[in-house]
This record gives sequence, C-alpha cells and structure tokens, in this order.
Amino acid sequence: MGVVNVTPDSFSDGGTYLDAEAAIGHGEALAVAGAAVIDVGGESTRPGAGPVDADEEMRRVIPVIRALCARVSVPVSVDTTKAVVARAAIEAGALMVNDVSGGVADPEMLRVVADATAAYVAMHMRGTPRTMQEYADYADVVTEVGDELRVRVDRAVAAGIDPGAILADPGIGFAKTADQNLTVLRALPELAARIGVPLLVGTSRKSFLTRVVGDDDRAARDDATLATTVWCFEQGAALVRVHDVAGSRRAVELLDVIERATPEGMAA
Ligand code: PMM
Repeated sequence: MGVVNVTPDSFSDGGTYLDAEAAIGHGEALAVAGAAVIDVGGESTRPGAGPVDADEEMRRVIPVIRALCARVSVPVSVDTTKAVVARAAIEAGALMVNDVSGGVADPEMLRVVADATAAYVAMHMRGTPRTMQEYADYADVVTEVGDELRVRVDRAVAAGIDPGAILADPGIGFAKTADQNLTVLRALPELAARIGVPLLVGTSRKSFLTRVVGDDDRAARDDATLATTVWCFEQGAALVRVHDVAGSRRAVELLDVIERATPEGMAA
C-alpha cells in the first residue's frame, strides 16, 4: 500500500503533496512502482496532531481520489476516520476505507462502509492522535492490542462488512512506545491468530525506527523500513503501508526469489 498524504503536517511527507496535481502525480508514480493499493489521506495522524474539519479534508482528498481512480489500475483507499469523507471518497471511486480509529471515532463509519460494500482497514489506536501517547499503558501489549482489535473487527462484521474484505492493523506508533512497537512486530503471527483476519502493518519512516538504527534522516528511515517490510511479510502480513514503494517492491521480490530457490539456484 503506497501512501499519498495530502496534508501540511504528516511527519514523513507533510506539505510535499498538498497541491492536488503533485499528489495525483505521486500516486501515479507509486502505482507504476508496483503498489497494490494507493492510500490517500487528508488528515495528519502524527502524535499530537489536531483534527481537520470534514469539508477541508474532503477538499484535500476527493479531487486526488477521483483523478487517481481514473488513471491507475490498482484500488484506491481513503485514510479517514470520518464517515462523510469515506462516503464521498467511495462515490469518487475509492474501494477501501482505512480507518485509524477502527470505527471508534465516528459511529456512522461502519454502516457507510457496509452499505457501499467497500473493503475496510480497522486499525488499533487508543484515544485520538492528540492524546494517544497518554494511553500507551499495557500489562501485555500483544494480548491487549489483539483483543481490542478483535472487538473492532467483530463490530465491523456485525455492521455488515464482509469479513473477507477486512484487514486489521496493530497501529504501529499509535498509543504505543518504541519498545511496545517492537514487541508488537515480534508477535505478528500471534496477533493475526487472535484477530482472525489478515494484517496490514504500517511502520514506514516512523520515529521508533531511529531509536534502533541511530541515524535520523530520510535514507536511514527508509533503510530501516525495508527491514520491517521484509520482517512483516516473513511473519505473514498481507499488506504493508509504505512511502518508498519501489524499495519495498525490490526487497519483497528478492525475498520471494530466495524462498522459491531450488538446489540449482533461482527457480524459473
Ligand atoms: N500510519 C499513519 C497513517 N495512517 N493507517 C494505517 N492503516 N496504518 C498506519 O500505520 C498508519 C495509517 C501515519 O503515518 P504517515 O503520516 O506517514 O502517513
């Protein structure tokens, strides 16, 4: 899943694609680079970020989604917690709703997704982006994240969303410390088993990576992201949400070649 943030303040690419044409061009480039889904967001979820009103969010994302749906052959998803934005995005052609609140922020969200028979990403977070780091308090982060996500997925199914169209996301960096992010990544198979639907994981360029690799520039974050991408797929994740699609594609293709290698070398 390639990321297009149409925001002034996302932590990794905020401001770069606020202009609609730039955002559309970036989405097209991600599709060419091999993204399976293009995720378009208009509200920053960086820790401490304040809310954006629905009209402004739609003004940012709807023209980009409409144009991308006409120009790329892969599905487009909308990264939003608001039902009204999700509905408008679906009308503009989006096939998936990526909801970082997992249906908690807006009571209408699950019904809108169910009525449209769209796919749904239920992510784990506690509180809101403004408050979430106050809630990074777990006795057992894997069990609690798994159980809380399971409840969100069950609610989505109860609202009428096709269980086969739901992905669960542990929400790396959302109400979690750097150590808790690593613990969650270590336990992806256990989490998937607890929740019962395929996992999407988003580690791309997040600050916990810099604590491990030391350096804190774009290249260091992308290098570290690649390691997590390979790890996530090795541990059974269905999808990773990344900014550097070309790099991730290369890493995943190599991983696939290694896994299929025969005693003679590369499989045909
Ligand atoms: N992370 C961000 C935004 N949306 N959605 C999902 N499903 N999972 C994530 O981990 C996630 C997300 C924040 O990252 P960005 O500001 O770089 O897009």
